[in-house]
Amino acid sequence: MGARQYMQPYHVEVDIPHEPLYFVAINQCDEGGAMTGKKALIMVDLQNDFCMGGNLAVPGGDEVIPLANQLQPYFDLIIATQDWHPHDHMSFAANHPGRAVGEVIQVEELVQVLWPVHCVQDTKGAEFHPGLDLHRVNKIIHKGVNKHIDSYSAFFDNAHLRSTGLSDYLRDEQVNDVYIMGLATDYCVKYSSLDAVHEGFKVTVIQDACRGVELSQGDVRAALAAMRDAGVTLVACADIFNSSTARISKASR
Ligand code: VGL
Ligand code: ZN
Repeated sequence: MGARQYMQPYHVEVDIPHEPLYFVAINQCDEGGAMTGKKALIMVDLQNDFCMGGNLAVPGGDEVIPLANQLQPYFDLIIATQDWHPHDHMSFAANHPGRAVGEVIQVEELVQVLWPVHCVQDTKGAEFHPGLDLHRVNKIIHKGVNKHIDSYSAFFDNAHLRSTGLSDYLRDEQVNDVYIMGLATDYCVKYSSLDAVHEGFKVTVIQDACRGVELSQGDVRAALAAMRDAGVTLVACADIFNSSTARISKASR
């Protein structure tokens, strides 16, 4: 072991000319050397209202903030989504007299869970968690901005009528692989992942960097099963941190 370490050409990395080009090329190849395009990390709804003390606090929500920060260097492109509702949004129980939080109503063809008032545009609750590192973020996607319809997915509203523009953005940036983490596993992470598959991306959900609402017991487990059945790969943070291509990409930052 000692001998092997001694033999390791640790100086190789600094000797490479045109370092960024070399790293990009390696990072955009799979194990077999085939071109894969860029990898994007989508950090879903890492906002105050979904964290401890927030209006729609997801159990353990805060725990994924440091993970989001540690994951970022392993990706070519970083997207952050923000649930961004007007105060009169239809998903708030308070906007349906006589209805309570957690009740489920039918709005036209869609089932709608009624939530506490959360992530109201330009309020503290809608801001990103103060611990989240934002300096590498390439694009912020706002969703749920239309008061008449909810939008769990980072790509489309719940009726699939309006796109947020995220698919076009990712395609323009030559992204093939989308990695998703954040809040909440059983809502925004789930629907973002399913839409990403539908949009033709290779989708990986970083399971231990997500937390769920678990309105009913088993919701998180069912959400993960639905994602897997749709073709989503489930991994852990350690898989990313241990991947050789990622380590190379990290070294370039
Ligand atoms: C979410 C419920 C309501 C989420 C957003 O980010 O998962 N959940 N709005
Ligand atoms: Zn919402």
